[in-house]
Amino acid sequence: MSLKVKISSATVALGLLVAAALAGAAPANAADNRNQCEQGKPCFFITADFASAPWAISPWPTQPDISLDAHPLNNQVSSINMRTGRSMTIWDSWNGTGPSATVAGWNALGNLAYVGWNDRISSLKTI
Ligand SMILES: [Ca+2]
Repeated sequence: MSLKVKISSATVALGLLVAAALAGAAPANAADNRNQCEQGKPCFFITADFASAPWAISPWPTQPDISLDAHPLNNQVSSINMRTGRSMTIWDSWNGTGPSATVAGWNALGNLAYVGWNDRISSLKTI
């Protein structure tokens, strides 16, 4: 069973990144957008090192089983900032199937490639 999920992005941060890209020069220091994450939720980024606009899932954690299905985040998450003490299970496939892993609460994973999970997450739930 698939539950609908509402995910929002911080468009202001995205605008800043686009502006930097259009200027044709990389910023001196890559953006770290962890401070834009919503308190009390996991925060997802489609680039490593929290450089892209953050995505938060709402409502959280009252919606415990989330399958990303055709959502833009499906197979795109590259870094995670856990702004919650709750841990989270992630799966490679939709609806809690396939290989899984646990992301501890209050944890910041700057590059999921280091743990073999870059661009793989397709469903998740709080523990
Ligand atoms: Ca996947």
